[in-house]
Amino acid sequence: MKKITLFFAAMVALGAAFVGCKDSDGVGPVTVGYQITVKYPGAYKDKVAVNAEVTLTNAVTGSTTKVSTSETGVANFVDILPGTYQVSVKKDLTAAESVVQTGIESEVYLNAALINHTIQASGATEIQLIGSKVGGLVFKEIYFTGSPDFYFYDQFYEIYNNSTDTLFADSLCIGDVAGNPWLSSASKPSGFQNDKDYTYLQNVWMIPGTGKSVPVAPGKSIIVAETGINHKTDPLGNPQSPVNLGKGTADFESYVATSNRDIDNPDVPNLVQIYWGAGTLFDWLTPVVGPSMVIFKHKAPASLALVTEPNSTSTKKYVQVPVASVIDAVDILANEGAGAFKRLPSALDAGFKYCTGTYNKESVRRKVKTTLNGRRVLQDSNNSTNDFEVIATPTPKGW
Ligand SMILES: [Ca+2]
Ligand SMILES: [Ca+2]
Repeated sequence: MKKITLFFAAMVALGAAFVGCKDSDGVGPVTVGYQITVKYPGAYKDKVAVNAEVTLTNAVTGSTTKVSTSETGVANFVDILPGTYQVSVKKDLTAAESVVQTGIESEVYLNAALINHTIQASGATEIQLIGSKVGGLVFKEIYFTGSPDFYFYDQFYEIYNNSTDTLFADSLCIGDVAGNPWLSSASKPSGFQNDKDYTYLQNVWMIPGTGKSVPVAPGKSIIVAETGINHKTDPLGNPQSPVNLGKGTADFESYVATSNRDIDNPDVPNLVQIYWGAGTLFDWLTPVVGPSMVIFKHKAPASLALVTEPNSTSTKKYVQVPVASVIDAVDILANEGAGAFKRLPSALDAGFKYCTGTYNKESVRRKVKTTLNGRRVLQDSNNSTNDFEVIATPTPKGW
């Protein structure tokens, strides 16, 4: 009988050794080991986060244990009481560290949590960090010059997700800024030019959606077309046009229903017309000599103030958009010497871009700053002079 008891006790001790270990006095509670691997968000350069702080808080006792992750992203907890825990993870990146991971220079604060996580035996789990958004929606390409001979229905605007998270383009508004891009020596700069708090749009269109209808993955884009057809082959198009903006390329098109002359491709959804200031034009033509373009979000864009241009006798009205609502903006003017005609506040675009002529198929496209795991990060220094390049042939959704 005594032998059996000893044997049983030995087995219990052996079993405890497999599960974990006892307190130093040998009679304390059994503890376990637990490893937590901390992963970066999917679009980051590295898979796992080094030196992330992982905290376990016991749901009963409230006691906490903190461990930092190793070079392989693992927080190794060696002496944990079985039980229920709140797991929290924190990882801050400096701007310099963020450039390496996201391609964008911006401080990042990442977190993750597991609520009421049960740890009964030695084991491991993974946790993925989420956190502050880095980057956002930006203009990738603007094709405005048109094609020979004097064909302008093939204009398009490509909007790119330059961030590390899926973004939603629902309710995103797009418009062209009031004022001349310098058409002649008699032209005057926009009367709105010195307003630093607002930008003034001649037309405003909105992408339809209910909040999560138009997801744009990191490194992907959507195209807003003036007219969403294959301009190269459509009988109503232009054989000299360089672009196919039909279904599969254009995501949305502007359709001016009141004109009775615009083409409505049923396969390409229409933008919502928020404000139409182009009068008798029968399609959304922006200046082929250079349009300045804005994307913005506002809770009630149709309620934004409509104002006339200062120091002008024109009764034409423009939509007053707060600079704070603007997501991205690009100033495009007629030529190198047109700087005095800048239409956007420098806080939105410190420079401007221009093409070498009109109806010559040229396009302006944002430069690629770096590529991380196949995702292109576009250059966004708020200065289109440096951030954009002129290309001879447009590349809608080329990459
Ligand atoms: Ca149209
Ligand atoms: Ca349509």
